[in-house]
Amino acid sequence: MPVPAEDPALLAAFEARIAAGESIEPKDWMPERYRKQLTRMMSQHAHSEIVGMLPEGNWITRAPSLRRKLSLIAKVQDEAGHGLYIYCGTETLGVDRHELVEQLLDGRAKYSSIFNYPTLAWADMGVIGWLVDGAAIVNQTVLAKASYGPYARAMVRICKEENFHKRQGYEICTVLANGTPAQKAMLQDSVNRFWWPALMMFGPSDTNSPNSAELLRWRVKRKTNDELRQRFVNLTVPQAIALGLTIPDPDLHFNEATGDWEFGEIDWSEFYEVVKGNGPCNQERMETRRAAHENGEWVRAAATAHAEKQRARRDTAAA
Ligand code: BYC
Repeated sequence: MPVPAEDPALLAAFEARIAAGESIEPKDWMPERYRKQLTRMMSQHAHSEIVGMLPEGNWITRAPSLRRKLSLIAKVQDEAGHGLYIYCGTETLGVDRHELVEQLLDGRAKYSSIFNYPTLAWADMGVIGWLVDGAAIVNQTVLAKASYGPYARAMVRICKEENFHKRQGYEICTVLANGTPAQKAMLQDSVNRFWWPALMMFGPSDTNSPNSAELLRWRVKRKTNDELRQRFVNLTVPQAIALGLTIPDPDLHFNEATGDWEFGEIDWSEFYEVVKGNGPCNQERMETRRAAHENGEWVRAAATAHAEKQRARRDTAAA
């Protein structure tokens, strides 16, 4: 994507700061294109956290024990926190979060493809924590070194919580993997359904990723989509082997020379269909979000009225 005309001296100084590894902060000068790319990426990330509550929220009432229910509630609540935290980060770029939420609700903004798949069994709660949060950690640990300060700092905190999420997921998988034949089968079925969508979370292959070159140049991204996907596979295959699970990929094999677990071709037509809105749950997810937004109108009105009252009190006290 060409960089729009900017003051060349300002642009050169900005790029020198990036090259020197400096952090760009909200009041610093930045090219409009950098602001736009960050707004796009961060708002999509925030939307993903919010929509990401739905597949797991679906199982809170059906968690098999009080302990499982508590940790699932805590995890889902954390995702809400991550969403709000990243919306705050996005606001430092000069956009209003209400505008961003509107973009999500009217279908202009994207969110991660992974949340358009259904959660059909309890094992999915384990597998989402293990694979989906595991993939998110691989992606976000690198984003914690992104050039934009507020985003990088948000990622540091979020990754700490994602680690808890991954551990609670993997622990659920461990229990099921050592359980009855029916529990093992439920776990394997879940891995069969979530493995490929988890690989798709990293985005299109590098040759088909229109945003990567610019984001890498400005050090928002520090690794390519394919590099991160490979890192995830390398970390995860040994964990699957430890659980006695089969990865649903007949082409998966270890390359002694490179030290990589090489995997088969991703079904990109499925990926693009889901991103276009034609995945198994896209429609349901958006209907649920729109209903939640409408039903939450009174909360927003009450919070606004409270804030105005507080402000009026402060103004009176200061007068
Ligand atoms: N799903 O040029 P590319 C979580 C879009 S939440 C949907 O490679 P980029 C969690 C992409 O937006 C995890 N769309 O893009 C929460 C672009 O379209 P536009 C969410 C995708 O930005 C609850 C087009 O495809 N994490 O952890 O360079 C429970 C071309 O792609 C996807 C983040 O959001 C996808 N998977 O790279 C549990 C991390 N992939 O916008 C867990 C932050 C690509 O040009 N985001 N697209 O119309 C990123 O790291 C990057 O934005 C991506 C994509 C790697 C996702």
